[in-house]
Amino acid sequence: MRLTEREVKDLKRKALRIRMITIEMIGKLGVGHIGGSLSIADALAVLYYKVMKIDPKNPKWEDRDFFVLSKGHAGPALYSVLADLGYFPYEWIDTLNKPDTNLPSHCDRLKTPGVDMTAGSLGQGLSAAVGMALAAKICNKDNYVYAIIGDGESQEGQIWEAAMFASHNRLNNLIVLTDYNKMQIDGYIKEVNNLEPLADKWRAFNWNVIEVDGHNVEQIYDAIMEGKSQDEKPTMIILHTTKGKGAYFAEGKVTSHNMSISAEEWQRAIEMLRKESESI
Ligand SMILES: Cc1ncc(C[n+]2csc(CCOP(=O)(O)OP(=O)(O)O)c2C)c(N)n1
Ligand SMILES: [Mg+2]
Repeated sequence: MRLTEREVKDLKRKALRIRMITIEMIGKLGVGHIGGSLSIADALAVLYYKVMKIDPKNPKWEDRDFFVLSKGHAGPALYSVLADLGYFPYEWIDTLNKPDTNLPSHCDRLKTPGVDMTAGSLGQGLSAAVGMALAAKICNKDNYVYAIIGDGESQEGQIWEAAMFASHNRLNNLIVLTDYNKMQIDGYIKEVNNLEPLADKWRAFNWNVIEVDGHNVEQIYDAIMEGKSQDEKPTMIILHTTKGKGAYFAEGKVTSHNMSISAEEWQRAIEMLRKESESI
């Protein structure tokens, strides 16, 4: 099934809304991981508003689909979705990374309703997602496990142990997306530790691999549907993205990884996105 024109427009607006909330949340705090949060907004929109079997009123529903944000520093993007869906009161976004908050800078499943896995130590989240998918198989459940990993994160050896184990166990209920924004904390991936040929690496680990424009909701949706039709293989969707996408002061900049933001910057950026949303 393809998305209708109306569904595409709705998802585009949702992705912009995720960006606006993320910018507001980090902007009010004054500093944060804005680059890697904004690059996954479109993927999160497709997953949470169209694909995943979830119930915001019952975050611990056993038969839900699970989501692991392995690049846990992008927590603000996930919190934006969860706040919008009503997993917790919207006002919580004003508490990002403050003392005693339920929204720490990195995801913590014991603190935030709707966060399925704690993450932040790069490389570990994918292993947890693989374990969840294997558990679902063992229990004869039909739910899916989704995860997003970073490209810098993919330099971690643990990613490739998890990759090998997932295909060995024929985890066709596991769909992982790589946020290939081509940048890591302090530089370009290709200069720090090149991942290419990335798609071939995942194919060699016996995964079903699809490459898409990570800011195109239709392409992301179609890729996930293809992943869900797999009989044996786990699926890797490589999202070609731009770090900081949608914030004029951050887009395409290595310095967007964890940057300070002025009130003028975040308010103007939100205004620009609001106009973009109205023109869809
Ligand atoms: C094991 C580990 N080492 C280092 C860090 C510090 N760190 C946080 S984000 C980051 C860069 C990750 O790059 P990437 O996965 O490309 O993230 P993105 O571009 O999506 O923000 C690093 C090195 C960490 N969180 N965990
Ligand atoms: Mg990156």
